Order: sequence, then C-alpha cells, then structure tokens
Amino acid sequence: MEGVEKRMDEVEQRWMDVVEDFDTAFPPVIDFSRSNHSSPLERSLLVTNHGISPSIIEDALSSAAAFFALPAEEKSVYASKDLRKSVRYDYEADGPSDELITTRRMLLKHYAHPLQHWINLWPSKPTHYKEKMGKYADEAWKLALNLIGIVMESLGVEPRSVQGRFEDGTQVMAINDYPAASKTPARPDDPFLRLPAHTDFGCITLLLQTRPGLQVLDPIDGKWKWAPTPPGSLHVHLGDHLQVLTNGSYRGLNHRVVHSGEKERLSVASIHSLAMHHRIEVLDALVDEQNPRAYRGTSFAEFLDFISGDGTSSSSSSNNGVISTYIDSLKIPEN
Ligand SMILES: O=C(O)CCC(=O)C(=O)O
Ligand SMILES: [Fe+2]
Repeated sequence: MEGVEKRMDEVEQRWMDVVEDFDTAFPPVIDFSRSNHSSPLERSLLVTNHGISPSIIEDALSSAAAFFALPAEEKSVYASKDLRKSVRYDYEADGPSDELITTRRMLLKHYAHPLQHWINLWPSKPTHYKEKMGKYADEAWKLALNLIGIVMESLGVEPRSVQGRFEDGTQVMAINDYPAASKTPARPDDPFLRLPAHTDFGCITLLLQTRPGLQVLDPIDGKWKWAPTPPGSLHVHLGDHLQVLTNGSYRGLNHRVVHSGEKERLSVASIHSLAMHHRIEVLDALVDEQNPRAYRGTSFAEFLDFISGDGTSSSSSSNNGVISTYIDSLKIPEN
C-alpha cells in the first residue's frame, strides 16, 4: 500500500492537478489509492499537466473542425451506418433526420492503434488531418496506458501485467461536432439532448472538448453534473471493459451531452481497450470468497455484435430500465 501511495504522490506532482471547483459538485479528484466504490476515478476526473503539448491539442481540434467544415459530398465518401467500419462518418448519429444536417451531432469515428495500421484509411481531406490527428492519437494512447497502470496500482495489481496486454489494444476515436442551434432542428421532446446517456464500452476514455456540454451522472447522489472544461485539459472516464477487468471495483461512468447550441461544440473521445478478439475477463487477483466473479468474459468484437444487434450506437440506454445495456448483459446473476 505504501508503494501505491508514493506512486500516487508522484503522479500528482507529475501531471495532474486537483480540480478544486467542479461546478460546486465534485470533490477534489486525486485520491487514487482508495479502491473502494466511492473512488473519484469512478466519478469523473480531469487531467491537466498531462504532457500533451497545447499545440498538439489545438491541431487535433482544428483538423476535426476542418473535416466537418468540408462540403457534404466530401464527407459522404466515409458515410456509413455500419457500426463495424473502421472509418465511418455519420451526419445523423443517434437520431433520424430529414434535414441535410444532423439533428444532434456529426460523427467521425475511426480506429487509431496501432497508428500505422489505420492512419492511411483516415480521411485524406483536409490534407493535414492525418498528420495532426495522428500526433494527438499517439499521445492520447500513451497517456491512456499510463492511466491504466495507475488504476491497476490503486487495486494492488502489478501495472505492467495489465499494461502489456494493451500494447496491441484498440483505440477508437469518436470525433463529434454538435452544430450551432441555428442549423439544427429542435426535437420537441428534448431539444438540447444531443447525445443520450451511455457508458463507453472500453476501459478508459480521454475526452477533449471545446465547450461545456458534457454531463456526468454522479453515482453518489444520482444527479447529472456538468463536467468542467479548462482549456487544454482532458476529461477522463472509465468504461464497461474496466468494470469487467476490475470485477466492479471501478464502474463505467454514465455520461451524456446537453448543448443548447449557441455555438458549435467539438469533442474528440479516445476510447481504449484490448485488441478486437482479446478476451477481457475479471482479473484473477480481484476474485476471492468475498468477491466472487461478477462478470463473464467479453471482447471488443463482442461489443460490436451487441450494438449491431440492437441498432443503438452506444453501450447503454437512458435509465428507463427497458433496453438492456451491454454491461448488464455481462453480469453473472448472484445466487
Ligand atoms: O461530446 C462529448 O463530450 C462526449 C462524446 C461521447 O461521449 C462519446 O463519443 O462517446
Ligand atoms: Fe461516451
């Protein structure tokens, strides 16, 4: 335990700041060494001083903006509803539209790790897109690997034993453009809900965002809270696959996007997990008599089967209890 605390101190000094004022809702976020269920990691975490240079971050955002600003016919080269595509553009993600533009968001999704395997498939316009987004993808991957190590240390699991399995892991980048409201037909029921509540499928997500809009469900009081957006910071949240690996010690964070659309909002989510067919099982070290195995094994490929089957593009529905979620489908019933 002492080792863990020392490492946490180092981490804190190296590249993290405590967020003092999380919209008056969240406590300071650095205390990874508590591996109990109210760990701040399970709630929401903002990473600053992360070592990714401001110019790499600005370039990633500007190349995303330039892609979405292309004429519709250029973007439609990548348009697809096939959720298994490694590069996919969708201008009406999460909702039907009879307009030329989305009711909610435009989405460019592409795989990113290993970079040399995927980058040639990325959009060739704007011409700087591959280079700029590629640099960010690479940095985000390294940071995610670091964070996975910290999560494991907080649970007393040797980090390298798990980090090694991420070397050939997946990195899915979801690049989102929530257009300004003037271009967007309002939905009468909930005009400002742009991305419905969901958890991400992977282990860890790094999210870059240009404006407020992200809300996270606080597992402690069950209320939706705004995530802050200090420039250059990354919002980090955990996903379903980490919930499986850690036997529920950490849980996927439920989040959604609410955006009134005064101005366009961009976000780049980098979602990290193990390789496509690599089995994700509860770590043996986290199972004992008091903590029986709570989830069956799964994989990224199986997640794709799950979402392709029910036609939704997220791993979790809003909390109406009717549509089953991916993580629920993995739970082993208690005796
Ligand atoms: O736009 C955002 O802030 C969130 C995006 C997101 O949750 C996702 O792409 O999974
Ligand atoms: Fe998400």
